[in-house]
Amino acid sequence: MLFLHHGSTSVCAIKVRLALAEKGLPWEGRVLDLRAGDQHRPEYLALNPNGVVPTLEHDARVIIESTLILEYLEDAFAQPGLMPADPWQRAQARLWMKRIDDTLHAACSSITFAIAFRRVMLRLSPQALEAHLARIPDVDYRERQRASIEHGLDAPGVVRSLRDYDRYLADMDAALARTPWLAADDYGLADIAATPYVNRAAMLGLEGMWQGQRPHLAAWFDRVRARPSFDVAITRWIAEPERDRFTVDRATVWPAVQRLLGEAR
Ligand SMILES: N[C@@H](CCC(=O)N[C@@H](CS)C(=O)NCC(=O)O)C(=O)O
Repeated sequence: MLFLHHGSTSVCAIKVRLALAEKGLPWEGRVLDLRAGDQHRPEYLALNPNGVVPTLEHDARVIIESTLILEYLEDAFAQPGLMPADPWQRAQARLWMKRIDDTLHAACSSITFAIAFRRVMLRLSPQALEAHLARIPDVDYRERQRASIEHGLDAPGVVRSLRDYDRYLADMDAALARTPWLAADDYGLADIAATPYVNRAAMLGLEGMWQGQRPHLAAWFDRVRARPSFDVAITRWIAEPERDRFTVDRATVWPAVQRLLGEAR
């Protein structure tokens, strides 16, 4: 049996839900409340010492790290295949995923906290906020969150995060001018891995990063959203608390981000 410990809107968990949906695999799972700190409970840390989602259990064997979970699902459940057959294209697919692990994911969390989650986190008392941050095992992740919560878009790391995001989207647009999907002619793990990050940018009011300027990326996102897996893995998981967390003042966010991106160039 496949059992997924996940989060309703967590980008890394969405990758795994997308792969499960695309492969048509039955699974069960448990949604962790990341704001309530479920990821820091001892019984969860025993499965995933990094205190993050997702964690997959397959017949009681544990796999952590979303990229590795995608690769595991591809190895364990070969059909339908989600990796290209050509070795060079396979390397490209892995590079898209590696770049997420190396930079895009960190950029995403710093921007998400600065634009959206900050508002909800600042409802906590200073003591409760500090206690929440103190439980995050990864010091870099903790300090990124802290800076974004305290300073919003003015946090020191945010400009760099926006630039990293923008570069990834620019490279996606260039690649999608050559092939219909990111690494090949067929939809695959690279597309799955990138989907929640493009969708997150849309949820944060940053569609201007592609609309009107990156037509191949815009068309790719339309095709991704039209796949049944998008509804199954993403839309259905958004309930009222998530809507509250992602309430964004779109009229001010995009102009502010445009200004910061302009300064970074
Ligand atoms: N490298 C990890 C990153 C996982 C990660 O950062 N997950 C976030 C949600 S997308 C999380 O669980 N955050 C916990 C928190 O905010 O304390 C992976 O790809 O699985």
